[in-house]
Amino acid sequence: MELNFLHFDMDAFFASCEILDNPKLKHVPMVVGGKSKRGIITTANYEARKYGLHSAMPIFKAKQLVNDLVIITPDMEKYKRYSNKVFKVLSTFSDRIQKMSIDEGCMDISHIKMDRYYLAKLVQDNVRIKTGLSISIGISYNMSLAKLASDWNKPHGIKIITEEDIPEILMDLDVGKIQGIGRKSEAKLNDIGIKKVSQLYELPKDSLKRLFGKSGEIIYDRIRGIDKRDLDLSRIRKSIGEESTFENDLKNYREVLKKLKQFSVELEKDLEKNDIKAKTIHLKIKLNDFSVITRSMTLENYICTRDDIYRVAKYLALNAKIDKKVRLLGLSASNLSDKKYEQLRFL
Ligand code: TTP
Ligand code: MG
Repeated sequence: MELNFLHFDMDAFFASCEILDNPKLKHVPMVVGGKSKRGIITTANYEARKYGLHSAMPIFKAKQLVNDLVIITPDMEKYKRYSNKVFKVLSTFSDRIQKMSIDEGCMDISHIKMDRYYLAKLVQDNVRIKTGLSISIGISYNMSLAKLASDWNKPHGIKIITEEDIPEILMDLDVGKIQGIGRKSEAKLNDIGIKKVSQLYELPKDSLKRLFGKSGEIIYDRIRGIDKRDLDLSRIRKSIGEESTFENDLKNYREVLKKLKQFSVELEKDLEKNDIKAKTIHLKIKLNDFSVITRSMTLENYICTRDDIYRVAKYLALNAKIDKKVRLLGLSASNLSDKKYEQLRFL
């Protein structure tokens, strides 16, 4: 099979953007994250990684590990700007790029008849010269193997996985490295003594289906290097929303509703900016004992105004049993429609 998928992932992305703006930050342990007592690390530079600091670690814990840690408040606008720059450079190589996240994507390179290693190097050098940022690249004959490859030699890595490398290359991996096996599934497998992919090969398809339902089949294929997906180039966002962990827990319904009212305004703005409407509203509440309540409601018609959104949010909140202080609130919309497309139907 042809090696036509190139997956890229930027190295220590938020931290690397900050270092570009202030090169001194490269040589001291530094993390990007919230400074509040509940702040967590979004990412750490390589100096800080030496001390074991990593994404999602609470800042207070990081400070215990590194006394003179430099903490930078995230600046999403900046990271979006740099991300756009990188994607622009990449788009000179292919107009078929699926964006997976702010710092990661997969590109169709079937039209480029060039040695794969040489091409990866060319792409990597171009990004570095034109943006100052470092990316890691994986090339393979399907999307999930290309992604796995991009993570292989980080940072500034290049890895090519061919058909001949399968299954040997996968054997020794922890099962969590396989796309489609999330944290929960990994724990489930570890519980029954399965840690490595080589052990997972022993399980027949039916057992995997029994364990994981439909995704059992996907896992069965993935560990055999099978992935028939093609790039998804539709730019339709699946959901849009607001979420916040509060400095001080919300104490009662009145405070919750006040927040939801603010979120409804933000959501209205976001929907308006993207020229879309939504049919489903989701509410997420994390209580101060860390239990999570989620509620959602799908409506007959699309909505987009703050009043309509708030009305649904309020209904969902009042029907959720909030019997403790609230630590986090999230309000999001899905089932999104394109307003322009909606209008076409009425022409
Ligand atoms: P990642 O690509 O997972 O991490 P990274 O780019 O910092 O490091 P690596 O070189 O290992 O790829 O995520 C991209 C950015 O997304 C990261 O710079 C910060 C942000 N992020 C969070 O905000 N929270 C998280 O839990 C993670 C994992 C990332
Ligand atoms: Mg990255």
